[in-house]
Amino acid sequence: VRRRDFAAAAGAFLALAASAEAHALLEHARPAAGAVLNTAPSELRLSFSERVEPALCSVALADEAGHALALAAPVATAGARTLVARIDTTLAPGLYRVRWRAVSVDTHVTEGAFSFRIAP
Ligand SMILES: [Cu+2]
Repeated sequence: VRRRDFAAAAGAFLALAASAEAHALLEHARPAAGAVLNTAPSELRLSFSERVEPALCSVALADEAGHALALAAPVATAGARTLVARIDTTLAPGLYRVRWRAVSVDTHVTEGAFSFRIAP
């Protein structure tokens, strides 16, 4: 009986782990994390492992000094797995930091940040 209880508990744990994997994780981005670009990007494109709810997601861009830069509200594409945020200004050479917060269709929240550089 004790062994069976353990198996049931292990099964419940595995089910929990599987649902945790349904969070929207950032799979790739353009510009990519750590990229050094020769031309300023006109948009940020974040691709996730799960479908996201664009109205509940946020993407922010800041320069090296931490000043926020104007971005359009992110829109979803690619079967709602990709968020695209248009950059409303021409970015000068320098280091930029992207912060994102995504809400997947299962309502789980994930967030992260990465940087890219525009070469002089
Ligand atoms: Cu989830």
